[in-house]
Amino acid sequence: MTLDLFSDAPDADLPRGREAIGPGAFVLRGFALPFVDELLPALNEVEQRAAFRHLVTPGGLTMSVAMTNCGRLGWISDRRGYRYGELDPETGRPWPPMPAVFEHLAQAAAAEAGYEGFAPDACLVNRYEPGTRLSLHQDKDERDYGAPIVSVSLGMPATFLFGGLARGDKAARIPLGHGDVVVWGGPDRLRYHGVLPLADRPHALLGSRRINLTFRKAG
Ligand code: MD3
Ligand code: FE
Repeated sequence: MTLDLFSDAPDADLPRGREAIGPGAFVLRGFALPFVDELLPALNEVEQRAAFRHLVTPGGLTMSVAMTNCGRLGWISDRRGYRYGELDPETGRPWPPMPAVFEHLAQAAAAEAGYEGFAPDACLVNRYEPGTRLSLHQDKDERDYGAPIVSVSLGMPATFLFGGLARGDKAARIPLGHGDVVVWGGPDRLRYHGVLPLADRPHALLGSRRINLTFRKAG
């Protein structure tokens, strides 16, 4: 079953393995499932080289989400601000390379949503545990808002909040489960979004964790 209330979408005549949640945003249910057996060892490799850490916001609050990165650029936050950089500040080394399976999945998902030729240079990896949340924010630190963002959910289910262009706009609640992929671009690229505090519903492969990969063209 597919819901497409946005028939002016650039790709409205393409095949339907997806739900439109905005004019430029699509949920691809289970799209990552065929990649999972390769994704998990690759993720393990990334976290061996660049450990998950809890970043501090410019306001001095420690984020409840634990983060790491792979790809040429990584997103970080500290007392000086939010930015992308080529080096992991914990180790002084470049971020781990983006595993080929990550890149293939991101590109295939973007194409399925009508964004051909997506070439991410950054993958932010978020780790959630029971109680972890991500408050409403916009992703504004990338250079080019013309590229979409591809998000891959693994492990425990979460409720995603999808708001509008102003912080106070009413947010839709979208359940995301293991293997779901969401692609956001065009007029939806700067919408406020967040994740409600996670319940403890352990997952067969990942236990009491949720991993979210977000692929971006940051530089
Ligand atoms: C909607 N991560 O890392 S991914 C983030 O589940 C982030 O970890 C969430 O928000 C997570 O910045 C949600 C989905 C996402 C990413 C970028 C977006 C949704 C978006 C940009 C515009 C609109
Ligand atoms: Fe975000």
